[in-house]
Amino acid sequence: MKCTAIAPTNIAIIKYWGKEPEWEEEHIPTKSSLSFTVKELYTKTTVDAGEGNGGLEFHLNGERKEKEDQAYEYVLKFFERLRRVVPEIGNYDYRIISKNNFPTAAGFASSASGFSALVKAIAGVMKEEKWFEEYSGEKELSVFARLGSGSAARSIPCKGGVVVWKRGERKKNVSETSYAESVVSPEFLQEISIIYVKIQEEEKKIKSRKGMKMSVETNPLYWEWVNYEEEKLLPETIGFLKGKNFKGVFENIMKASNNLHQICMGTYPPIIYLNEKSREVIERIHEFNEEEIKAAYTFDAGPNAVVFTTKGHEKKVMKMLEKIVGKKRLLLTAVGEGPRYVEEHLEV
Ligand code: 2P0
Repeated sequence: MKCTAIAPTNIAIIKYWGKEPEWEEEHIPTKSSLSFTVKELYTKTTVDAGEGNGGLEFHLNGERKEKEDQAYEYVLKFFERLRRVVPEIGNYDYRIISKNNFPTAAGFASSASGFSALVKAIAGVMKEEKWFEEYSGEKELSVFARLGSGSAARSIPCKGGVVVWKRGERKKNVSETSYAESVVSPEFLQEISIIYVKIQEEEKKIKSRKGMKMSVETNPLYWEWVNYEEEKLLPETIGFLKGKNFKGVFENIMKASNNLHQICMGTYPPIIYLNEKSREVIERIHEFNEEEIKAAYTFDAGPNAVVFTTKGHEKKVMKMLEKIVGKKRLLLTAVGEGPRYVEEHLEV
């Protein structure tokens, strides 16, 4: 049985950075997060499943991954966690072929599109099986993707657009209630341009998984940040998006990015993801916004920037970024839809 899915990456505008120490294994976040589904950056994954007992063969970007590779270990761990929720998953052997159309682990969220494409493709393979029925809803698939990588939960909703991943209800079954859903459709945000600014190609020094754990454990202001964003910044940003108050949205995006990097800086030892070029992007955008807020930047666990603006200002912003990194390092895209199935399978 074979199935192929394409899933987009997402860029967080209100960040996820830390798991609840009690539920670390299930990737339960300390706070909710918010993201844009990205139109042109995606992972395509073919899952081929046959009767077996959990065997795994994994190919990523044309390379067979072996047991000692971290990517293989991540996928293997994901299957272990998934089997705890869905034991039937263990009754097959899997061959997974996966391809990103962008660089892996360079600050662009490859694990988000990677695990969401994998979960969608598994769901496609299993859809005829009676036992799978109770798991086939979007909520359930978002929970499954989360078990692979937290941010992958946000690349599951089919509608895409703006997606919120909820921290989950602590008093109920927290794992079942920490999933993502669309809150604003991509059509509603057609005016928004998203520009990926490739500042550095090398893999990041401290992986997110390790970095966020260090922040939870050592930053004395960590929980204050969590409460502030959960109570104020996130609900306010959703309100601004629904009202197309882009000035408000952009301002909050920049604040949320700055907050994340402040949390990283206050970690011990400090985690410094931004470099000189990153800081140049920040400064140029604030200069550009002097009279009125027309653009925003955000940075994840690396120096690469993602810049947002509206169609009317796109050309000027592109020119400005070109001067910093050169034309070839810019990728212009937009808010897009969620994952989908395709007929054409990937071959080894
Ligand atoms: C985010 N990042 O919200 C934040 C902002 C990086 C900075 O989600 O351990 O790969 O697999 O749950 O999802 C990157 O962390 O971490 C991330 P795991 P993940 O997009």
